Amino acid sequence: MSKILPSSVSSQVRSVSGRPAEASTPMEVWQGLSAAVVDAIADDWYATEQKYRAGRMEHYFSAEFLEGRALLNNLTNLGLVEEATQAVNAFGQNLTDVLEQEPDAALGNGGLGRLAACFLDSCATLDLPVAGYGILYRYGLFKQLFEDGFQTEHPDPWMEEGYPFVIRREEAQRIVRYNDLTVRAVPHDMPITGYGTKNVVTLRLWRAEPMEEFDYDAFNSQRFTDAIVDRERTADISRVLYPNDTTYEGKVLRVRQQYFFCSASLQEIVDNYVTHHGDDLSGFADFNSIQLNDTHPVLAIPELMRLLMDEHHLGWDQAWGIVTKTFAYTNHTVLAEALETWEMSIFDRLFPRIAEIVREIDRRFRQEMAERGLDQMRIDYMAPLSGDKVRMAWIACYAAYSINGVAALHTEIIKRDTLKEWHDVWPERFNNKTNGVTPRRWLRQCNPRLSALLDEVAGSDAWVKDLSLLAEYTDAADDALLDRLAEVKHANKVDFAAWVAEREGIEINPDAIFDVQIKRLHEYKRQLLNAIYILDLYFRMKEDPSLQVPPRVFIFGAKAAPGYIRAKGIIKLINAIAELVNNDPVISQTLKVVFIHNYNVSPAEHIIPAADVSEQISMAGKEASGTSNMKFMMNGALTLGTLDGANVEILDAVGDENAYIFGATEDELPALRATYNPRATYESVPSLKRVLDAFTDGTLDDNGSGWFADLRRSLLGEGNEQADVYYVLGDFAAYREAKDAMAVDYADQRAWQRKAWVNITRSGRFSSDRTISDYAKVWGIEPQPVA
Ligand code: 26M
Repeated sequence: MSKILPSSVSSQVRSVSGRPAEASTPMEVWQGLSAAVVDAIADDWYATEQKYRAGRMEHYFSAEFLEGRALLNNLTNLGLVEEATQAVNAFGQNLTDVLEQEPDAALGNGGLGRLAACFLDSCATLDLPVAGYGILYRYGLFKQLFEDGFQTEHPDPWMEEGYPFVIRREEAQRIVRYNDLTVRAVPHDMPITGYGTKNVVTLRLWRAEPMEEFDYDAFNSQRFTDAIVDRERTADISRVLYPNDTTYEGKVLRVRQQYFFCSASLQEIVDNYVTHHGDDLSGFADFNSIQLNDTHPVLAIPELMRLLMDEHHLGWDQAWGIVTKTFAYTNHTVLAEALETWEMSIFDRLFPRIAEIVREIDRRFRQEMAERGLDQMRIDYMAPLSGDKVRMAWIACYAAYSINGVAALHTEIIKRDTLKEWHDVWPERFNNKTNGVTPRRWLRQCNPRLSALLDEVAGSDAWVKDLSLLAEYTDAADDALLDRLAEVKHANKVDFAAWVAEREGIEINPDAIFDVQIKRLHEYKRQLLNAIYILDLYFRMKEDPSLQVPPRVFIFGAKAAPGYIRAKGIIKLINAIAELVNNDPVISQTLKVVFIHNYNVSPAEHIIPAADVSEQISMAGKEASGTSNMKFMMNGALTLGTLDGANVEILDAVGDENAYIFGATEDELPALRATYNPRATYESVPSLKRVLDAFTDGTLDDNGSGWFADLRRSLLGEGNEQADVYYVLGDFAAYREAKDAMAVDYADQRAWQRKAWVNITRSGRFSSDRTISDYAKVWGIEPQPVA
């Protein structure tokens, strides 16, 4: 593998800063060191690109790639951490400070975007011929601040100061045409390195730019403002990541974004095919497959039809034959409000040819289903067009050769409910691909202490590329090893406490239980259930000062979609509870509540290695998978959760005695709900009334917003609104029991460490390497190591 030399680092730093390396700022050192890393991989990256483009490839289309920071990840993968440390030390700086200069590439909302990033890491590590395609957003996910406990949103211009890991490829630009606007799509490539391999995968992010630097005609004819406005309309397309992670909004700019990256990416893929195999496109699907990460890139389906028919002169049937061998579709949610449906009038206005193709897909679909003997009601339900609406998921299901859910339970639910009608017609298209996370970033890199221990136990670092190897050592947990594990966790907790003190200004006790819930804020994820538990515990301690409560720190991290007022109310509520608890001179000796602001990938890298307890407590059936639960497991935290998403499989892997599972199950819920009365639960479950009343009786202050009263109403109901849709009060008693029991169990540290060790060593199934190996079979690709 190529190595960077200390001299090369200092000269890169000098060319960034125009000063001696010794006199450069940490930011300039970050820039220079990053440039040196790109230099070190350039030849291998090029070789990988050449090799992949000549053979069969998978193309991963995603509106989001939540990469986080790149430098340490690359140094880790390339085995250059030690060398970089020395190089930086040689001119009087330290690597940790330098690494902290790097902005997060937050080009995603949450799980779906981070999954795409973990997948590319695995593809690189497994030498698989894959490329990622997305959008180079100028502004990533908004930055979150708290003002009086309220979330405020601020822009995140993440690459304004320069970003060495994206390389502009001027020569590979394409033109994307809308009815009212023609733009240039300029690719910006990010190298994705693998662990211990020369292969480097490309993440190609498109940026929208005006056709000409200036519209001289417009200037010359005194239409100066028109010229500027048009430039801005173009730049708008890749300006900002939409911050909704569930609720769909039919925004014209969003559909422009989707078409933009689909069209540019497909043009490139088709051109590449022609370069290597000539202009007879009939073999296209033999060399190319495209994975659609949710419905966001589904416009690629009619767009490939357009390219094959209009630019390459194939007939409909031949084009459709290719399209239906090219696309595979991943579903990430069963929430109805997330399903994308666009108004046909938008398609007519932006791209009439695509609209025409969609109408023809609809016509042929109806005909085909009638021939199969489906009744008219079912055909109307499944057809791509319904009145003025285009249903993107239905187009995906019709065209895709493979349709998958993201955890075993989720796949069963989509087969049974969400996509039932499609499963009835094409059961063979459906399959499960349980999500995974990369053990490089989420263990090797973020938890060096535990990594060193695992190297020792396993006798090498082979587990980093094959996490299932750890299963062999489940029984190796003697007292000496468990002591070491305890030391690792404790040291991580001490580090984390220092990080929290510095970042949030809150002192926490490293001997307390660190109980963590980090994920987007959504009612179905039930951060509110966690908050209610904390407030109840506070009252229990107030009521009986002699109550023995193990010290705990409750840690949250979550962004709410800016328009999701109820989610913002929950953030404000948790911050108000934190105020109450942390400022109580007695209670704060035992309990602390910390809401980490601006939760993102790099904070997660500090939080997860220090966690004792991982909360994934969604109402059963709603969380498709969850992926932070897997990261926690790898780092020795125990799951406190419902039987939902991937928790089901985590429980399977570790056994009942090594996880804390509670609450109504997905198959129990319909019967429970039928007779569920949240008001009666509020009256009858001990202390629940006391907690909910505290929302509005002056115990907690919502600064006059009325948001806490709204939260209380959401649980108890009023008027026509359905009460407690996510069964928060229904599951409260079971949750309290499980969480109390867990805190008691923690006191037996030896037993706890044993459970943590089982979690770590049984986490192999949740490596994204396993997930990607499963996808690779669907994709029909094999490892292609570069020599
Ligand atoms: C849609 C329309 C407009 C703007 C944004 C969106 C949108 C963006 C992201 C909708 C959904 C988005 O993500 C959903 C998501 O993250 N789902 C999660 O996917 C994870 C990976 O499969 C799962 O682990 C989580 O359970 C699931 O909630």
